[in-house]
Amino acid sequence: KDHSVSTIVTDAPSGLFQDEYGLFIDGAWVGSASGRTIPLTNPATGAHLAKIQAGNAADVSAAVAAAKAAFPRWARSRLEERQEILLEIARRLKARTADFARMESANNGKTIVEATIHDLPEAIGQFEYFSGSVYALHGETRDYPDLIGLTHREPLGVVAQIIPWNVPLLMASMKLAPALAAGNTVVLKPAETVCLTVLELIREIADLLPPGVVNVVTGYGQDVGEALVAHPDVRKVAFTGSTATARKIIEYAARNIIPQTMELGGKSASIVCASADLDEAARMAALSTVFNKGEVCMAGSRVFVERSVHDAFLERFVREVEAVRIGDPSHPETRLGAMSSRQQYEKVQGYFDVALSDGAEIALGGGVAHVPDLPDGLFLKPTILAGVRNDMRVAQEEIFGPVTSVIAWDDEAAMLGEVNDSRYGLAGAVWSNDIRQAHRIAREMQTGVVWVNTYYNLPRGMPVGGYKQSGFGRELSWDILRDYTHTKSVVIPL
Ligand code: TXE
Repeated sequence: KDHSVSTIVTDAPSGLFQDEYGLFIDGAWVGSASGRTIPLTNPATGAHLAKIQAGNAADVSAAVAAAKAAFPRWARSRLEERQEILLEIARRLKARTADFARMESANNGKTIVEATIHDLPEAIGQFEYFSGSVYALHGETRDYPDLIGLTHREPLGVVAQIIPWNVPLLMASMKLAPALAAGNTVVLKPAETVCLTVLELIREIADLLPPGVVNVVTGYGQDVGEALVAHPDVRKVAFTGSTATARKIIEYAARNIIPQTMELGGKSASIVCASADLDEAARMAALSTVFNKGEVCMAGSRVFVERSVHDAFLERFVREVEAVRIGDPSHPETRLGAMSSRQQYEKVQGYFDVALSDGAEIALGGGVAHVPDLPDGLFLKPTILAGVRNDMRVAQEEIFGPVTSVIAWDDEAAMLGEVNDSRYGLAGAVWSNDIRQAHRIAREMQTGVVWVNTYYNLPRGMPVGGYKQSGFGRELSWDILRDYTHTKSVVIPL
């Protein structure tokens, strides 16, 4: 059965952004040392959007030097000043929500609806939330009979932040806001394929920040990453991306022994028990399959269903996903847009053959989606794989596309063994109306987030991060401030 498609082609938003962006170093836009540029495109139309600089080690040196020079003054800035800057960033983003949503959708391929109701409010929320945290960055006193102990919280210095292309504006916001609140200066490296909104954010807020406090070096990971992370003046690295790239970054970070925050891939499990509300579980499994085209580290890409309700669940799940409208991401009715890049589009397609040769069945989808009027768009059909075993590649490897595997289970303990038999441990869910079972399962899951009878539900301030190869550190909450500060103990005998 074919999905309904949106074919109304809205032109790439014009006048919202520039034809070409420089690197942002020491408060100024400058060309890259190499003189080379990288094109940004719209993955739904193939249209060219803008050019960015291909930065290299020389650019990194300039950016780190600027951040280092800006640090002493920023580290000692008044808390009110930092708070007001973060709040003003939030206000400016809010005032231009529609523009930023259009740009995020045009460069990433995500639907305008998701960009508007998810990415923008969440990005804005990061600046609002961490604006309050400036006052939480205080130390403590400890009293002893003959001495006083004090602890101070001090910023680290120049922080390197490397972010991916799936939710770029939100990633930039969740990295910048806590680092700046804590008094650090930053060199940010966005992804080379999708970073229009990151550069536009900087353009929007450049006048608020003292020169050098935030610097942006765009470019390819292999040209920028090592020079940045292994730079002797960089005091910390925060990275979101693939586990393979994380390994390299950890090696670079080892040279100067700098701390790391790592938010990596996932293979999250949704566990559906016989007592669950199957309609709701199916609805959320469908949402998780198509939300941001499945290019989400917390996607519930494995669904473990108790055998007695397996068929009833699968039927509902297929029905929900079948109803999803694919096509032009800028159309307000579209629910599944284009894959972010050709690399991602091809990687996901490769898994359809892997699934079949490993013995899984394609219950729905499993191919490219042809959207009339958008012949160059990178569209895939949302895909449900059934008859999957947890040891198959599709259940072990992060696909990062609109593909969900359904696995049947009989025994709770054996099922939990399989759920945890994953190199990843980022998130997961349990669907059960038996409160004891829900808590029992939540306690056993080796993941940083567990949802009970819900999915993708993250009230502001809940910490998110991984177990195992999903990384370490907890972002989106005040917990991360520890990772952006030193604790200094001062002891004073009386
Ligand atoms: O990731 P990379 P890729 C997963 C997802 C996806 C796969 C590959 O499964 O299909 O990774 O994506 C920069 N030194 N996730 O290849 O390479 C790069 O320029 C320093 C999950 O795009 O990790 C970009 O800015 N930096 C993930 C950033 O790393 C380097 C989101 C991420 O790209 C570098 C993204 C190097 N040597 C991908 N090489 C999530 N957790 O949400 C690359 N980079």
